[in-house]
Amino acid sequence: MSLSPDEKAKTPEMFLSLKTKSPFKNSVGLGAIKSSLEHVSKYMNISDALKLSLKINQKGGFDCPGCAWPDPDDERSSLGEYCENGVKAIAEEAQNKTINRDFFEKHSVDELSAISDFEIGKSGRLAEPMFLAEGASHYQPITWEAAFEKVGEHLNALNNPDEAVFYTSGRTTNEAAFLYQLFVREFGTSNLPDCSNMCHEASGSALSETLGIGKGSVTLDDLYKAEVVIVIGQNPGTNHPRMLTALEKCKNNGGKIIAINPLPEAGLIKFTNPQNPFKLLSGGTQIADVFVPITINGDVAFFKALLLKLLEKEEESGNVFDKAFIEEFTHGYQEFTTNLKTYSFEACLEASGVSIEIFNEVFKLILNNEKLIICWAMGLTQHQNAVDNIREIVNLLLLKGSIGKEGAGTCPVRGHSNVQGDRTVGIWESAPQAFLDKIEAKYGFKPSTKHGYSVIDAIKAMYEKKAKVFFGLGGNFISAVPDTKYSAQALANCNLTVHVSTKLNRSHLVTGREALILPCLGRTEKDYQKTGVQVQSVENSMGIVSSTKGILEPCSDNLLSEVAVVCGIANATLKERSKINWLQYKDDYNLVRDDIQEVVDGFQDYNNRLKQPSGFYLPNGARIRQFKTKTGKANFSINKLPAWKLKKDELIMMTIRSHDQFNTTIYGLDDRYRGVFNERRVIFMNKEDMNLQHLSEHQVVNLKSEYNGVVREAKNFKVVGYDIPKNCCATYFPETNVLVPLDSFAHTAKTPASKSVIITVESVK
Ligand SMILES: Nc1nc2c(c(=O)[nH]1)N[C@H]1C(S)=C(S)[C@@H](COP(=O)(O)OP(=O)(O)OC[C@H]3O[C@@H](n4cnc5c(=O)[nH]c(N)nc54)[C@H](O)[C@@H]3O)O[C@H]1N2
Ligand SMILES: Nc1nc2c(c(=O)[nH]1)N[C@H]1C(S)=C(S)[C@@H](COP(=O)(O)OP(=O)(O)OC[C@H]3O[C@@H](n4cnc5c(=O)[nH]c(N)nc54)[C@H](O)[C@@H]3O)O[C@H]1N2
Ligand SMILES: [Mo]
Repeated sequence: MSLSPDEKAKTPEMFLSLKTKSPFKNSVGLGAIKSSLEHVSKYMNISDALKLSLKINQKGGFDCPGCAWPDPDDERSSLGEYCENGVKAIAEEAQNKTINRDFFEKHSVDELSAISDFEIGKSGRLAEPMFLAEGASHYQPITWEAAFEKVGEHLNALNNPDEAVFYTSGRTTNEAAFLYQLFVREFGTSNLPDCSNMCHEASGSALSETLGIGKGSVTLDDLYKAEVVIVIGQNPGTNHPRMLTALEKCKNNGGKIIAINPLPEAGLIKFTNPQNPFKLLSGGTQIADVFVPITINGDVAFFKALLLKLLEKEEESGNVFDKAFIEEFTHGYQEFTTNLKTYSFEACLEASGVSIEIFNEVFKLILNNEKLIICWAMGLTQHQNAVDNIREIVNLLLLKGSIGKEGAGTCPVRGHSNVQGDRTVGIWESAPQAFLDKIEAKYGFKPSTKHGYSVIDAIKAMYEKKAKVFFGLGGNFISAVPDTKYSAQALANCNLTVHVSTKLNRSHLVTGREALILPCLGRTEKDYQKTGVQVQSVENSMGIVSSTKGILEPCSDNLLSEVAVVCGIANATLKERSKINWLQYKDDYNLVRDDIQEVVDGFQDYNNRLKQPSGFYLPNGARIRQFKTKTGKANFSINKLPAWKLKKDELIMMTIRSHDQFNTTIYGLDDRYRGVFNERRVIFMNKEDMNLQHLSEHQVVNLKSEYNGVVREAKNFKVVGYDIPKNCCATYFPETNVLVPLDSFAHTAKTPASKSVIITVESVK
């Protein structure tokens, strides 16, 4: 019997054997070194591991395929700029096991669907292109040429280019991403949804509107020089461990750190630098000077409380705000303060869930310092009012003149290692007209000016059969997107689903009528082409473009680079009607960069500047107080408090990452810092809420969310009592994506609201 798309899309709902301990207060240190060594020795061959560890994030080495945190411009550790989770990301990619036709002959799609994401990931690297014919139970091998022709036939059979969806995950390099969007635009659509739509899209929207650039404004050097750094809605100990080194440096220079988070995450509290033997022995640095245990989505309320008190002080003393900055560089101050005064301090503070004592500590630090940096990630961007969250923190920076000066500014901490670069080079469903005009001028075709589908629109279109081909350049769409059941049906409605991937994942199992898996080289591998081993480039979270070059031999002879795949598909699809000689690019990536420099601002002399050991910075208006907004100034904004109200027994749930995963890739089954071992189907709850609902430790529960009349359910979770504010709870992504409604997303940005899902918990007898 064949499984339904919905059944294939979900991780099996069974238990392992949960063990819990007290959560850690300290992060990294010896435990991290031990954990990464264990991981490497299990999955990699040791000489490869050594080679890689010396080259990771080194000048002239390869860019870690983990997060987008920048590398220091000057000194870098001789051990490689690595972290525990970077090592795991590499071990995951540079595995010594491969899977080919024998594996797929042995295992049907249904059989593979019944195993966990953890086991799927451990099956090995994809080694040859595979094809799933209509009605077939097993994938079978296909040649690259036949695969390209198949994609071309399907695309050319559509009534309209807008019936195809071209997704990108943020590991794709600048070169592959630029060519991909160029192909999609020449094919005739702007349907370029990407993982950024589910990630920092809200930051991009809010920052473009207020500061005129959708990226952050600070450099690492600014972080070292800041007087106060606020780390809000972010868990750097797990997701950006190298950021802790920068925070430690800031503290050593006298800076103060405020952490605002519903959870006392280990990295926020204490950090032991693995590259500092003295600190390993002495027990590490206390990171947060003030920890603010905020209620989920209480951030706008907390910032309003803060802004109100600052305004009050400013009106008393006249020396709190940077009036010269406000006068010269901003717009909307009057309207902003008039609106702010309509809120009550007490009501805001209460809505934030923060005590007056902790509030006062934060207030003092903000009042008395002028160089502020705010760092944030998914805790702010994945809410219905995500754009408001970010605009409100910008309001604070503007009042203090904390933008475009040393030691001050915005720091949205990006996720995937090149998600920022992909957007810069044109992966954008609503690219600016100026960019489209440059494409037209250079290539002689007119790109579609219609806004394309973002992730949420794409899912709806596929569900409604308005889109019929899904193409994914990297990523794991079905496990990353919200509303798993609906989204699985959306993919199943397609004529063809295609994934360019390094590893097997659940998206290869939830297919359209026909499906292709196209295996590609990873970051760590040498990319051999006609003109030699190719260099590629990426942009990190702080707008620095640098080169990346693999150093291992490819794990199979039958892999292509992403660039070669894109060229092959473009050539097979567009044939004579193309104005572009597609096949030239794959032989020599310098040609791609020559094109990028003509089309994208800031890339002049790209090939030469890429040879600089630390890469080069892209221009950044906010960094130099040139605000390219509609008003030509930095804009204050007016933001409302979120309107949701919990009914009795309802909880607000955030879906977060454990310490042992990279998004949908599950490295292991532990969440060491939070004291959870060998289980992912857990729900972290406040002990008072557990008592009120008569739930005990490790009790088995089902979770339900009801939104706009639709009930969604996730079965079999174990309750873990945790230090989390009342009425709040947390579960791991992607297991609970089934509960995230597709129509609950951030206004303006359409980021799925996967950090504020209202649920109820039912015990299973
Ligand atoms: N090892 C590893 N590294 C990664 C990733 C990974 O999966 N594993 N993923 C990469 C990607 S793509 C991304 S986008 C980043 C994600 O990096 P993070 O954003 O750090 O990841 P999340 O686990 O989603 O954590 C969100 C944090 O926000 C807090 N939070 C949730 N809701 C709220 C809220 O309403 N207010 C406040 N103030 N805080 C809240 C949570 O408690 C949690 O600490 O990491 C990147 N790096
Ligand atoms: N509920 C909930 N949902 C979320 C989130 C959340 O916090 N909560 N976070 C969201 C966020 S921030 C993001 S960024 C998305 C992530 O969404 P995606 O980017 O789609 O997901 P990943 O898990 O990062 O993709 C992993 C897959 O990428 C492939 N891959 C790895 N390296 C390469 C490579 O070099 N090339 C190619 N072609 N393929 C490669 C592998 O096959 C692997 O299985 O998920 C989002 N979904
Ligand atoms: Mo992300």
